[in-house]
Amino acid sequence: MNFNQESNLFLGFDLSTQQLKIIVSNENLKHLDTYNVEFDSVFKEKYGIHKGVIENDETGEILSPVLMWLDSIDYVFNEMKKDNFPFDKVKGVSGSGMQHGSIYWSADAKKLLSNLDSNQDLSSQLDDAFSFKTSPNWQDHSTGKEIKDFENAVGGADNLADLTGSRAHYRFTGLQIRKLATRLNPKLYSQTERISLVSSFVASVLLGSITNIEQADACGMNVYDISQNSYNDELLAVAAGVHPKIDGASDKDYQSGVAELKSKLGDINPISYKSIGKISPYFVEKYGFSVNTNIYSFTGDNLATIISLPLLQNDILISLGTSTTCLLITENYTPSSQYHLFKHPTMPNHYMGMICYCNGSLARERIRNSINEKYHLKQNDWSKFNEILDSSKKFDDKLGIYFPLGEIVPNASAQIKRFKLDSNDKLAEVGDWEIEEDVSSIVESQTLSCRLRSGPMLTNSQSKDSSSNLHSSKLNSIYQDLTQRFGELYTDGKKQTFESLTAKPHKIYYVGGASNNLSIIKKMGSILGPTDGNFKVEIPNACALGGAYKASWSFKCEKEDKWIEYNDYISSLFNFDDVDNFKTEENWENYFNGLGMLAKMEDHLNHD
Ligand code: ADP
Ligand code: XUL
Repeated sequence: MNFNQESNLFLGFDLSTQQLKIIVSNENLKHLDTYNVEFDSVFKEKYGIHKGVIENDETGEILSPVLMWLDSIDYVFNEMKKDNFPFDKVKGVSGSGMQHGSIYWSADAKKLLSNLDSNQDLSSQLDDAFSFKTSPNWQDHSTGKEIKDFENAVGGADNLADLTGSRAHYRFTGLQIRKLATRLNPKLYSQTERISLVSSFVASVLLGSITNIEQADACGMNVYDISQNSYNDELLAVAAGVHPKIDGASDKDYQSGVAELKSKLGDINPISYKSIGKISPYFVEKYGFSVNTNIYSFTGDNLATIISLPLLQNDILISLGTSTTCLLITENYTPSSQYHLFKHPTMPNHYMGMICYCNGSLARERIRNSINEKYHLKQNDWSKFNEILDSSKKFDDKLGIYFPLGEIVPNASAQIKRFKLDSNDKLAEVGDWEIEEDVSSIVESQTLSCRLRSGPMLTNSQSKDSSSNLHSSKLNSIYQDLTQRFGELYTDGKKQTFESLTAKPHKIYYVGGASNNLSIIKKMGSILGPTDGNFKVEIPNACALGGAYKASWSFKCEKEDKWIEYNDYISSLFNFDDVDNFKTEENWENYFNGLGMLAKMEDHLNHD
């Protein structure tokens, strides 16, 4: 790549489970180049990793070696250097790290970080900078005990979600801290000087000093009170193992334990465009960065993903990878124990809702395989599946739930269930039906689940939406009809309202492997009924790109010395050629019965 034409370059990092990626962009949001290192291909022997992590099947622990991440930073910068990359043109660096992971700095870290010798590498000089040399990875499952402790401390999963945006999850940082502090190694915990998230860790290395945790990423810890914009002392006490009820700690131990953890975590960097400092001399001397290169707060990978697109309030990004993730932008803080809410990383009054499903592509593939078997087609062929899906026009009061794996939302064990609605509007479980029925049924139920769960976060979108062609009296009668047929509807223990059931998203963007299947995304779009269109997007490195965009936005705000609305910034520069606006049939109204059915069917699910 020739960068001669460019004067201002921006770097977007993405430190993920299996690789470190760095994207280069310019101030017009043009993606210029990508550099990366896959951990297994270079560091497998040195760090004993498999797919980027060290796994212990017995304990459920999944860990990432921290020194490997340092090696990967040097490695990718060296690759760029070999490529004659003009480091001196870089004006700003930001990026993302996988969420929830934590890094434990030793008392020596500060000194070591600020005295790096550019003739040596990072990992050998920072060997003593960590009290724990591994970072709990988001796939870790070793904190079952801590889940109970966190939820018990505040009176249950819903209360914890109200406070922190999520119920307790194995991977969430507070639980991992508690495990280290109470079970794994209290001594090393007490010797820990500071704790970073993966995002703030990378920023700290680049700065040569330990920076604070960024506010949006802090919401993935189960200790940060989102409404209060501060750590919650009671939850910090659980994390530190000094909770009076859970740990039987005295008031004195409670006070000192909370204060100690607060000082390890440091303050929170609020959502802002402001630079958190200049790049460390190590990188200036070794690679040729300018001393004026600004580092801007790094954030979590899902949070960086949403800023790679011009996503506005009430827009949804559906990622159809191995699993399905729905990310949406909302101004409503409507927490639920079944999804996550985080602060938005560039729009201070907004939140990112995140619904994670385990059963996405793999569940659809199983049905495709049965269809292909029946019709003697090749395994990977989607043509028959698509043909059947395209020919299914109307919802016909049949719906299945397809969880070959245990599901996260709704929390349920592995199972397949099929239901019909009888003439008295009663649900009747059906043992089996023609395999063709499963094709539309799986896409419908997966999409209806997203519609049921995104509704509360989208509340009021319909009333604000002038383009809606359904008048409120018509909506009212649809709603009356629905409640007459099904009674009150509850999702994940919360009552659905007129607003939540009739809310519509504005735009929907589809990314990930299965978004290449137009039949699937057209069906999804017809059920979700966005008011402003459906878009298929080709962005393979969304979170690194979001990081690069954050850097160029921050740089522009600093240059103009004012807060530029992120929406305006990205909408004015975004290249809409990268997104494909596709048409769907309007079937939103026809699926109210489907909403009612699914809500009731979920009451019949089996749990572990
Ligand atoms: P991840 O990032 O989670 O590893 P991808 O985004 O690459 O995954 O998506 C992989 C999934 O996409 C596969 O499981 C596959 O079922 C699905 N997929 C890819 N192409 C198609 C297609 N044409 N139709 C339906 N599903 C597809
Ligand atoms: C989100 C989560 C993962 C990680 C790694 O809660 O755990 O998506 O961020 O991608």
